[in-house]
Amino acid sequence: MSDKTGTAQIGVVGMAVMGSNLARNFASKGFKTAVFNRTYAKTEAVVAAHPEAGFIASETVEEFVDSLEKPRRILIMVKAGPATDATIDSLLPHLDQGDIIVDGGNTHFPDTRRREKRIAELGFNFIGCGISGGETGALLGPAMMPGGPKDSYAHIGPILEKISAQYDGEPCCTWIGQDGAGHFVKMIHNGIEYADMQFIGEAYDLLKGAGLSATEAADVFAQWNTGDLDSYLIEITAEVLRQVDAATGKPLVDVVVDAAGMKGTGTWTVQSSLDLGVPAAAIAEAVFARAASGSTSLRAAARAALQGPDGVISVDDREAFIADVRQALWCAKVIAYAQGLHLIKVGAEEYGWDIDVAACARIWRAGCIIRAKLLDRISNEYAAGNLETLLEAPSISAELAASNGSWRRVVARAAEAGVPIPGFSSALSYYDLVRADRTNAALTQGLRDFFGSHTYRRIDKEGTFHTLWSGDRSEVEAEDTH
Ligand code: NBP
Repeated sequence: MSDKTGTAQIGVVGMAVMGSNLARNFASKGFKTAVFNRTYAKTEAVVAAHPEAGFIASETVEEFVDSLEKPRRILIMVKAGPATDATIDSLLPHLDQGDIIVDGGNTHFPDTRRREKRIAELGFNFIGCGISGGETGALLGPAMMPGGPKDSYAHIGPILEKISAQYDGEPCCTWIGQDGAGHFVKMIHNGIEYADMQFIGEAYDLLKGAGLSATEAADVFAQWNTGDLDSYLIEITAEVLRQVDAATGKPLVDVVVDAAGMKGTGTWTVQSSLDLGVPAAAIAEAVFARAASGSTSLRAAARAALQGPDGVISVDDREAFIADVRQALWCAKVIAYAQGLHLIKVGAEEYGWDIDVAACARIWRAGCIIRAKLLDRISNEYAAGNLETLLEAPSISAELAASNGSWRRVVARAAEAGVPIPGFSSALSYYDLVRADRTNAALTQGLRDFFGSHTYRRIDKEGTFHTLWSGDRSEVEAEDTH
């Protein structure tokens, strides 16, 4: 037995950006922290760079596991996918019943469900924990979305809550639900993040179309950040727009290639919305806009072939236009939250998770990339009533109504000027679609019945019907073949 046996309260596997910063965070909160990385040189470098953390470093998995107090708490921060399975497999032979493994990577929730089931059958505990906040959040306090067996949360939760971001003295970490619930909620957080960023980009395009320079637009975003659009992403938008490229003297935003990257969580969110039949088109538009941005040959071919207005918006009253864009941005943002939170609600029903939607909004108020003043209001609205959709919350619906004119003017002006705003316009269409008394789905049903005898239901009587389109066009009762 070495002198470090059983001394560490928490162990972190994976000493890349996230793991090393989370390990430092644990240590700074007074937890004795053991660290391990597949490639030992990385562990040595982290330990050497941060002597103040007093890390217990191990070269082998056996040593690392041995250095932890029981029941062990191990946070895995490695590349999501096969690396996570490989890490779990390397740990399992050395664990004791009741030990807890937490996967803090950006794991797709079906993988977490699979792993949780397997690991529970072996007598260990597995928690899939979504973590948001990037490098700085990991070090200073991220938003954490842990899901898994509730009784093991009692053992690991207080430690996670201690290192998470705090908002008004409340931790931005809470038990989300069983098995993959935490990673599901993190996935949707990222989907909302995609939408948020797309809307900001559209707002910038509109301001640019109205003649604002990057610096002027930066001032507008900085101003917006003092009101109810106050959020991390709006704040850093002002910073990015203000940045001047040292090599050319131009705004940095003008020399960056306009092809946005993505790592998959936005795509997963959209796939989930399709699987669950939940309309989340504003989020989907954000993912498609990134895909379009990177479709170089498509864009080149279309640019050469297609004519249209040049994106210039002539405005008589610049301040009024900026105010309209601001309102449109707020409305679109609310729609993205409404779609994402609805997806969480339906996902929870489908997968049997006991998710508190108000708590999800609450733990996103600090630490994470989508942190925003609006989330305080959203969490309060969900806590106050059992909402089917955020849009029915009285304060939200009232403000959307008050902003309707601005939102519609902006969408119309953009369409006239040829400024692409798939997010703003999709969000507005969602608003009009879900509030409509009747939708065009009635005609769709008629068409489906015409070409495929798919039947339809009537508004005035029970049953399923089919029109004899190829016959005398009389209506007959039919078996439901939806
Ligand atoms: P990376 O995603 O870059 O992964 C690097 C780590 O994975 C290294 O420790 C590496 O060990 C380890 N690893 C690999 Br690669 N293959 C392995 C294997 N087969 N067995 C064991 N270890 C293996 O690190 P990161 O950027 O710190 O992110 C860690 C996790 O956190 C990821 O799931 C990421 O999606 C998630 N996340 C990242 C952020 C962010 O802002 N970066 C935010 C939130 C969540 P090695 O040194 O031996 O190669």
